Amino acid sequence: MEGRPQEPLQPRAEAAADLLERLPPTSRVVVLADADTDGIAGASVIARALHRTGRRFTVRLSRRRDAAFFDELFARPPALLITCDLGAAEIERFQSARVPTIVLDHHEPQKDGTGTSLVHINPHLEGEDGSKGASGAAVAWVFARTWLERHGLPADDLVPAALVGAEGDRYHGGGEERGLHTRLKHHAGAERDDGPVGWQEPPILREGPLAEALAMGIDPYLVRFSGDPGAVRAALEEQGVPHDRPVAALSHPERRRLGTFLTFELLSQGADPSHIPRLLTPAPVLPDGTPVGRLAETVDAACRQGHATEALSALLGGPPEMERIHLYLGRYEEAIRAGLAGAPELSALPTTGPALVLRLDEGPYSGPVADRVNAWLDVGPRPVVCHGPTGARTKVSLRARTTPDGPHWRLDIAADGAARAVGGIGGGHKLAAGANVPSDQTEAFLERLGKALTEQAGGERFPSLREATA
Ligand SMILES: [Mn+2]
Repeated sequence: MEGRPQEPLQPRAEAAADLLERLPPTSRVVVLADADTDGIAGASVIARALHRTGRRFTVRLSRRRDAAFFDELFARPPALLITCDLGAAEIERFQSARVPTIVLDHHEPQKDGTGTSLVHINPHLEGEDGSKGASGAAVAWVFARTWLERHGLPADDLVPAALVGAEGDRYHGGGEERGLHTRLKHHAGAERDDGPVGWQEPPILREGPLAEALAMGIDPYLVRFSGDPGAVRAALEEQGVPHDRPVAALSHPERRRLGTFLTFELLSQGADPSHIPRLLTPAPVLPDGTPVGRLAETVDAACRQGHATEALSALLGGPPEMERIHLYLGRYEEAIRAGLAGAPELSALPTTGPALVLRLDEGPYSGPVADRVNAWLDVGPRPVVCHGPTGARTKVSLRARTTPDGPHWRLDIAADGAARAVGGIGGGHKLAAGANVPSDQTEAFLERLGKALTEQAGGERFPSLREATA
């Protein structure tokens, strides 16, 4: 028998489908999703599943989690609220508002809360680490598939959007090959030819001639070659890899030599080894040839530039909508490269407690820059804190690596505590967290954050990089 991997979230998905089934078909459903790549991808999965079964719904995308936001949302209570990539921290709010809710999340929950009018689907509740190997969109997909199969409808075409969520969270550990994402990838047909997506041969790099792809790329970010196509050409020639063609045009042995070259460069520059395999394993591509990773970046670019709703329409719509959001990509890559350009001199960066602090001109890019500094540069066990202005606020992003013998960081707890103390908000995952604080409180926030991280490191004083290399 052709076996589908057993899905630990299935019983909860069935309970959620029961909850939706009990509603009159015309009742008003609100889908509330985080306005980032993962949330938007998940919202598109749910929207398609509801639409396909003739359900009425509206989608709201928001980064807000404050009381005023939920008061406004519940002033006209929906018959059912479905949250995506959020909700695990708001269970009590949903319960006290008495709004029937399906929570689709992968953040570590404060409580389960599942009962007659609330169903919480979250890998953490099934003994899996949801911050690794899971995403909000993948959880949404389990629910959507259950719902559609119950109605005898196809669900395979929702797989690409679910994979976009996985890609969107990849630097948060979410893209790791484990747990729910392994099951999603199996369903996507990684081992067969007739799945809902195709597979691109590695190395997985940006499109265009190799020399430009490597010199201008941010994934990976090659310190020695960034912005210098001439240097890439010379190095590739030495390796016997043609530099004037895209990766797709390389022979098998050339690809292998390129893979070895990338691995060597990245390890030499102190990259996190756990991010290298993703460059060297087949990656999903849409039927039209677009790599899913590129699509995720395009959605992220639109979000960072304040066009989350356009990104959702692009995922739900067709090529014209998609073409529109492609316009945001150039600006996006440029801003991330500019942020990264300030980082290679890591030893010159200020610190707060054990963390390296990188100040950016543009707050909206703090997340993508922190992701890449942490993945590709030589930060070792130190958390990375990127921050920059957005209006009258400062946006902060924190990242750290999994280190077998290093401190077990809880960046979410540190960010939450430090932000709250200065009138801001913070949270996220253990190794990928964020905060939003009033601009004039930035220094106070960083100081508190440093203290909290020092405590987490067991009071151990980290030598500065300068001291460590002296
Ligand atoms: Mn997520």
